[in-house]
Amino acid sequence: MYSQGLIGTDSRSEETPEFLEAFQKRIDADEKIEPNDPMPEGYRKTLVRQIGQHAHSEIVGMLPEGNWITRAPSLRRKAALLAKVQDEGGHGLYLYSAAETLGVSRKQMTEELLSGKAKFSSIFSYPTLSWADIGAIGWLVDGAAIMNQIPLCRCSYGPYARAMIRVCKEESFHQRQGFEIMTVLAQGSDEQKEMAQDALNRFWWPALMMFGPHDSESSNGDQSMAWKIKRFTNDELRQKFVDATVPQAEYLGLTLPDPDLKYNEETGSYDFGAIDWDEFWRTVKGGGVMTRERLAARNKAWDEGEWVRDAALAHAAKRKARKEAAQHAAE
Ligand code: FAQ
Repeated sequence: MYSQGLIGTDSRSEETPEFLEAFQKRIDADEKIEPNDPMPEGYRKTLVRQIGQHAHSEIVGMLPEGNWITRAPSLRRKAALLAKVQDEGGHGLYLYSAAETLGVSRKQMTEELLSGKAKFSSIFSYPTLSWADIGAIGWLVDGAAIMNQIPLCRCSYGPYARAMIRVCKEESFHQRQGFEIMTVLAQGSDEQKEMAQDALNRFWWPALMMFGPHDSESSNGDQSMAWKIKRFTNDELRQKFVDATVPQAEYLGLTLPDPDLKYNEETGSYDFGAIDWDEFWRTVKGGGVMTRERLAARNKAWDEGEWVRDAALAHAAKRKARKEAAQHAAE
């Protein structure tokens, strides 16, 4: 049976089988869905969930790297890291704006993050213990993010797809910056090489987990693929990432921490070992090493920024009142 409720951000359309079929036809024809178009409530909710979580990930993702800005080994590294962390903040803002076009406010989304109700990417619940972690994050985490996000530039929802174009350009720069940090360390002293290897050992498996659960466990996967929100499944993207990254590790002279990793002549891809899904689900459900600390940091920033938000609103109200008064005077 179909829902009899009103749907779409405009609340105009009824969710009949004919409506759903017409909507799917638009998707199948690769038409972009725009904010004022009627859309099934499930489509809208899926996007609010995914874009909201994506935005939260960018904002929370500033914390592990922000932690190293004061300790970057040179002025050049410090400037580049500062710019990267600032970029992530910008990505969060584009994404919150894209989600707002679906009728949800940034305040609502923020409250869901701060209360622990909304998820953020599991990768940001891991600590950054050495400078090499900043290289590993750029290389692997931004690398995984690009693999996942390039197809999102073709997502069926227009505002999300358009936001992703600039995000991907910036992530690609971040990835190269991280790889360059790893190259310098891997070609450095024995201690530096060891530091790079240790960072790779700790970030490799969590980077593979970023792509989400196996397709068989992906509760949203099939529907998101049918609506062309996702263009590839979690497992397809994870495999592409492994295939792209193995030669990069070889170039660096570092060893991926997976004894089962092996090139498969038949598939032309690398087979890899089992992911620790218990660790993944524990992290996703709020039990990651740094999850509580990340949320505490975001809550602190939100509370301490309250006076800025209040001041901006008071200023906007005064400007509006002055403009209205000037209009009345001119009439
Ligand atoms: N972490 O049914 P599926 C970045 C949840 S940005 C936490 O397969 P879906 C930039 C999932 O939400 C990184 N939760 O879900 C940067 C769902 O739970 P729900 C973020 C995860 O949505 C770099 C449940 O598991 N990128 O790194 C994770 O179809 C460096 C079942 O999963 C994006 O958000 C996870 N890893 O596919 C910043 C990209 N995986 O919501 C700073 C956009 C799954 O039903 C420094 N998002 N879950 O309660 C996506 O492409 C998708 O949402 C997936 C998950 C692929 C992440």
